[in-house]
Amino acid sequence: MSKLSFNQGTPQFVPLSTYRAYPPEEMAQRAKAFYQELSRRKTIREFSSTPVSREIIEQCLLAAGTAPSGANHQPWHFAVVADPALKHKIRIEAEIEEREFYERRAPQEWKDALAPLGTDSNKPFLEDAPYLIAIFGQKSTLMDDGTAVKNYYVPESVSIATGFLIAALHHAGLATLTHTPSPMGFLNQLLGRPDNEKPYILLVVGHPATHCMVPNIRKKPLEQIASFL
Ligand code: IYR
Repeated sequence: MSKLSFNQGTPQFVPLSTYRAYPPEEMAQRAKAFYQELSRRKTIREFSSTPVSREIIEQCLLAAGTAPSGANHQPWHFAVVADPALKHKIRIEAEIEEREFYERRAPQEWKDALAPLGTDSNKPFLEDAPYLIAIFGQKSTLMDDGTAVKNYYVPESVSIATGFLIAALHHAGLATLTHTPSPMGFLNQLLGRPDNEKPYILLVVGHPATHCMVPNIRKKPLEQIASFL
């Protein structure tokens, strides 16, 4: 018996009414078009400060919230930061961790792996971009009566929702950077999130800067990422 109001306590089933079937040719065309659309997505690190309306972000978050999750517990929270003072504080804290990473913590092998991306500890995008979305996973869901309900497959669920969010933002014409200053505990404190939540990703969202440059890197071809058995 689930305590969570969005899951019915006793099994209740309704007819699947949202599924759409397509003729084979249309399926093939849709699959190709979707791949082509996603293949245009590039992670960027140079953002413009051009504003983006909150309604667009809200729609994309609704898309993220449709992701499958362990027992449908939807163990995520998206903290959307637009306030310049708060973005400034996040940048200060993130750059402290990043300097530690690049100057001390990162082994040479890791730094070598990052070299093609041209990253360093300087993170101006954390202030330039109109939105930072801090994505938290909830180890448990806190009920109104103070009890906690355990969540399952939290990293998997949060990662799938994040993928949906990145795809939705791209589809809407926005660019993203999946930023992971490590450790990210400072986000709980700055954004007032409780201890049952762990920050997974800080998603930087906005339009690319004029003349934005990206690393010349490629995705693996099908035969390197898939096998048919
Ligand atoms: N968090 C650091 C380092 C970094 C690590 C990986 I793995 C990347 O794909 C990119 C960067 C940074 O943001 O610079």
